[in-house]
Amino acid sequence: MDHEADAYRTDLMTITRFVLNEQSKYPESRGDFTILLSNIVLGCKFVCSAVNKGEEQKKLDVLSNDVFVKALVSSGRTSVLVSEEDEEATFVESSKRGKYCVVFDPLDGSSNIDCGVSIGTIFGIYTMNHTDEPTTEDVLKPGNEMVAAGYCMYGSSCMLVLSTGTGVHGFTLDPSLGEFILTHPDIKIPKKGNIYSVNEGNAQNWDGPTTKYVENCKFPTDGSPAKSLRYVGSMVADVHRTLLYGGIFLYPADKKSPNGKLRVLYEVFPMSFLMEQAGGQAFTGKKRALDLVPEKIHERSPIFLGSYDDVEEIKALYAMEEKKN
Ligand code: FDP
Repeated sequence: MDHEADAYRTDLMTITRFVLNEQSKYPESRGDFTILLSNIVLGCKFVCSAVNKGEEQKKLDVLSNDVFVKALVSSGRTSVLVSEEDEEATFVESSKRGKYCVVFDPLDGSSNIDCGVSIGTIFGIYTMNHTDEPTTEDVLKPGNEMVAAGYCMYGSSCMLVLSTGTGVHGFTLDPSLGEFILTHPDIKIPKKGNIYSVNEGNAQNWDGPTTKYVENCKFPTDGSPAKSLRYVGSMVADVHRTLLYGGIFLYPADKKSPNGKLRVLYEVFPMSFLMEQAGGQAFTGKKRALDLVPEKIHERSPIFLGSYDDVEEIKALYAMEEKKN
């Protein structure tokens, strides 16, 4: 009998236990983050169950947002919330305020709901660094100031991937326990991958470096094999595969959408944070993605993220283009 494997299966590292362990490294920590996270986890469990029941898209979008907003406000640990579903930021009333700000997309990839493809929730967390009245300035901060980020993927299993700045860890929901259990500790993205992931239907409107990069993926000139193309069209699913298998995910700018499609605060930043924590990179076509300073809460940015070496290649192409101009 494999006693070691058995010990692992019986010593259940729930997400709460994991975060409590991490927080205990900081003597000043008073458990606020653990409380906040347990409310995010509650929202994820709710969405997971609603997705499994086959709720229709419109209903699910609204329901998921309501559940997350209510859970986050009632945690008593937040001051500002930005949700993809709400045009304006939510400012928590003073009696319920706490030191965190949460930016999130409650149900990303929702055009995939009605055909049963994996979708997800994405979130990023900032801390307030003052006790004055909260404003949008509290979330219009670069991604490198996030203290945690993660996503939950509702697919063949329900998996929550989290980083609090000390690596990336994956937890799978055990439906019989109703708990997320650590199943993928310390995820590292392969240094180079053999998959590229992009909506090639937009190719006629791409700029030179993106066009060249994708051409190199298909017709490499350095003797390496051509890359495979995989594109779900649901960011959480595409990024999750990229994180585990390596390769690159691109949502570039194009002539029609000069800032790309994906939103800085609750798509680009959390996924870039996770990629860097896993040993990969995230680039906007101009700079490190986490160094962007958003000016609006729903701002968009082009994004190239994934394996370190693959992102290096696209960076080199943009650097060459810049030299020409
Ligand atoms: P969706 O429109 O289905 O909500 O930002 C939303 C998103 O999905 C991402 O999840 C996904 O990566 C991207 O849009 C897909 O966009 P395209 O359909 O333009 O490829």
